[in-house]
Amino acid sequence: MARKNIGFEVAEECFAEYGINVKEAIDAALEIPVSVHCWQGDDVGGFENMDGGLDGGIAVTGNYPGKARTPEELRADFEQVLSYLPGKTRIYLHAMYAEPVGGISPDRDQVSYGNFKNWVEWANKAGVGIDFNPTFFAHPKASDGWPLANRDKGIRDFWVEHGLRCREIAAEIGTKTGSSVLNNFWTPDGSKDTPADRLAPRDRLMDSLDRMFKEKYDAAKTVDSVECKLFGMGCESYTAGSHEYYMGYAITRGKLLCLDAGHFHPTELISEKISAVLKFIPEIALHVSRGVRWDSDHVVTLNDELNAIAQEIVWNGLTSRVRIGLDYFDASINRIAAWAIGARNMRKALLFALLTPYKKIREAENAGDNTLRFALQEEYRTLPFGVVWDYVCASTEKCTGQEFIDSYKGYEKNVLSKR
Ligand code: RNT
Ligand code: ZN
Repeated sequence: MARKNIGFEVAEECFAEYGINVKEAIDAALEIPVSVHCWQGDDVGGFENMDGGLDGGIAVTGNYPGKARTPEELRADFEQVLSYLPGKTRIYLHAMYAEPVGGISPDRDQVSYGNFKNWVEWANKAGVGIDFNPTFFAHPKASDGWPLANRDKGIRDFWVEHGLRCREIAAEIGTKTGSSVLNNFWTPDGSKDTPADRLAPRDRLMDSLDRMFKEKYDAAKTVDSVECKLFGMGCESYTAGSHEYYMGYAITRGKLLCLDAGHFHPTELISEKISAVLKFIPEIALHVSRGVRWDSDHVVTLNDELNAIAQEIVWNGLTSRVRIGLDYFDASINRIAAWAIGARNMRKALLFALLTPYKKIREAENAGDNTLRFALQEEYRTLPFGVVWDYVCASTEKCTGQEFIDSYKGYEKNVLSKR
């Protein structure tokens, strides 16, 4: 923690030159909730012991040793990750992380609050809120790629029941944690090759969604979001729940729209969509992810797009209308480090956005001085942001730099390598 004050006052002066109060920016950045997904810890495995592995057009690659195998291990790993994260953090659960009760592991149409009780007790102790996702994949009844839009009504009913139960669970978690649970619905319904009928699956999906969403819940307990997608592995040619589809659904049904950074054409950016979508929907959710050539869910890096996402939220005063969640999974490197580095990057981007002289940049734009806009846009990039980040970590007792590296390596040696 020795680096706490090195250069901090100088950094404050540098930012003050642009009219930025660093301490105010830090306070604001740490207040923004970031929901950190549990599924980076075990490669989207869950606790159901299904033999089929992952499907639904997503995939985790790598076999780095030390993956969490039990709820206890996953929670211990998450605690380790939390120890690296300054700021308000939540945990993003998935229904596949249901724990057996009385030795019984429930099928998806049988899950209930009891299967998540341990998570709630743990989260309350750790002081983190919970968000949730029903799991419409990695299951024999979804292995053909069509859960909610399946031609078979029996299959659709099974998944509708899952959705209904997950909404009940989310509401109960919201009650028990005293914090509104975002319940995010993503379903892989789609087709590998050119379909002959694009309309009928969308009719069936709509019917299933409407059945699942019939019941109204108090928003203080839970709200639902629907996650749109363009393509996935094995559904390259058609996805029923496309962007237009779910945008319309969210508007007409009063749902949040979830924008995942990997779910669009490779050159499309979700940062560009936030202010457009929020003209029509009061609140949105984000799955901050990083697709490399496809929806590969690489660990998020502090790149231009991550900064742009944070800027759109912060510069436009939209923090209360955007629920930030993470969605990446890499099993080729130390999972704890991957988890923490990605989540820290999200927090860094939020802080960096708050430390950017955006008011001055906008003033230049409004005065028609695009040269000044450009000059400022480039100047801020080399302001001493790293010094401020070190200060944040030290003053919240989170390690950084070499200390961070030594720490996750120590956890690997003492815990992960013994699994
Ligand atoms: C898949 C979606 C979805 C999943 C998680 C595990 O393309 O992004 O959100 O990644 O639910
Ligand atoms: Zn996602």
